[in-house]
Order: sequence, then structure tokens, then C-alpha cells
Amino acid sequence: MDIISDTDQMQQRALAEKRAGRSIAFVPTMGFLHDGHLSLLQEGRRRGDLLVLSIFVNPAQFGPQEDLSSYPRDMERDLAIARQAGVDLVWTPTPEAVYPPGYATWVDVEGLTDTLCGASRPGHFRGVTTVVCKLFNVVQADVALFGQKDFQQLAVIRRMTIDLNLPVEIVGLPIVREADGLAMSSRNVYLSAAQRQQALVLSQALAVAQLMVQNGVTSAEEILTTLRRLIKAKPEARIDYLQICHQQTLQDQVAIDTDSVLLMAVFVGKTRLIDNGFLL
Ligand code: PAJ
Repeated sequence: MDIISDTDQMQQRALAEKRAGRSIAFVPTMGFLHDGHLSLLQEGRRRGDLLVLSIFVNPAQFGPQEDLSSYPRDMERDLAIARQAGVDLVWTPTPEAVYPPGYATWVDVEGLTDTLCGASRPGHFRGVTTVVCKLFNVVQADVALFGQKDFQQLAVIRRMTIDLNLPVEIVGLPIVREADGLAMSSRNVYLSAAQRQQALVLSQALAVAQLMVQNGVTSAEEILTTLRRLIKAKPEARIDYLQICHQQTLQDQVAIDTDSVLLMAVFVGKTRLIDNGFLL
């Protein structure tokens, strides 16, 4: 497994691989890898001749009050996991290389980024789309793999890829969960034992919503009212948003149908957790 930090070196290597007729599968991450990331790497291994992983905690997607400086990092462990997963090349750029002095170009997807995480984290998606566009250009990805855990991020990246004619196939993969249902996240390490227990309320809320729909409830508001009560019963949980949206437009829905997805962001203590799932 090769480890490259330099951007030009990464791009030259990618271009050489393409000239040699090899396809490139790409998994962009911020590191502190878990089984969710691993599922993307495993699918990437199947889909590309060369499997590239990037590890970059992207400052541009963190707000001023957010956890950039405390975001968990463990490069040695990440590299061991990558080796195990059959990654060919790990790219670990520095913030200075990605955003050198004078940097002035941003990619901004309109509309889809107005709601949900976009509303509570101003500028977040601008940071995500800008870095993902840059990463695609350097890595020369043919296929890139993303998790449905970040449902809105996936929708926004699909939109950007279409709108900017990026020659990259975007693949979305299901949420990987802990045995008790908690969606895996690098941020789960922030949780105390008591908070870790209360964090189960996200996946429980999803299960309750799915059960209500199975039992014939079609009113989004009826479901949301029940879920709000469930979540508020946890002393350390605070709802950031809880919405039932159309999977493509991300607009709120009144009645449940096969396009309905429940999307939530809940603070447990100071840790903001997200989860989502289809209702039918
Ligand atoms: P990060 O949070 O490290 O996630 C990297 C990829 O792993 C994303 O596509 C995310 O959706 C996926 N992922 C995270 N948890 C998952 C889970 N439990 N199951 C399945 N997939 C999961 O998302 C980012 O980094 C950044 O915004 C990035 C796209 C790298 C741009 O900086």
C-alpha cells in the first residue's frame, strides 16, 4: 500500500494509472475509520482496479463553533485498517496543500443545501462540495463511494456531479450500525457511557416510525409528534431537526409514500448525531 501526501504526486500517479488503462475507485473520508468506512472500501475494492482512500479532516466544512480541533484522529490505526481492506493508495493531504494562500474558488450547490444539515450548519455543504470536487480532480476517480448515513451529503454530491459534468459514478451504500442499532460514526467516541445509551433513541425513533407506517399511519405529523415525545424523554437529547422528506427533493412531506425518508439530527450532550431511513 502506498501512502502519498503531496497533491501533485497523487495526481500524477492517478493520471499514469488511467493511461495504463486502470480504473480508479475512490473512498473520501475524514479518517478515524470504522466499519461504515470499511463497507465503502470493500465495495470500492470490487469496483476499481486501483482503490484509493483519502484521509483529510476538511477545515472548510466545520463551522467556527464546531469540533475541527477535537475531531478524532488515529492515522496509524487507519493505515492498518486500509491495508487490511486491500487499499492500494492512501492520500493524506495537508490543509495547507488543499487550501493554499490565495485560495478563492468554491463549489456551492443551491436548493438542496438550504434545509436539514444545511440550515443548522451554514457553509457546511459548501465546504463538502468544494473539497469533494477537488479530491475527484486530483484522484481522477471513475467511481466514488459514499454512505447513506450522510443522506443529504449524498444527494448534494450527486447533484454537483451531474451539474458540473464530473465523469464520476456516485455509489451510495447502506448505513452500517453497531449491534444495538446506533449508526456508526467517528463522533461516537465523544459519548459518555450514559450518553451512548441515550443515543440509541435515534435508531429507536426510526424503528418506531417504520412500525407506525406498517400499522397504517400515513400522516407525517402524527409520526413526528410521537418521535419528538420519545426523543425528549431522554434527558441529554436535544432535537436539532426531525423531518420526513422526499428522498430526492428533500422537501417536507405531509403524507407518507415510498419516497419518504425520516431524517434527524439530535444532540446527545454536546455531540451532534445524525440518522435516517426510509419509511416504506
Ligand atoms: P466521513 O464522516 O469520514 O465519512 C466518509 C464516508 O463514510 C461518507 O460517505 C459517509 O457517509 C460514510 N459513512 C460514515 N458513517 C457511515 C456508516 N455508519 N455507514 C455507512 N457509511 C458511513 O463524510 C465525510 O467524511 C466528509 O464529509 C467527506 C465526504 C470525506 C468530505 O470531507
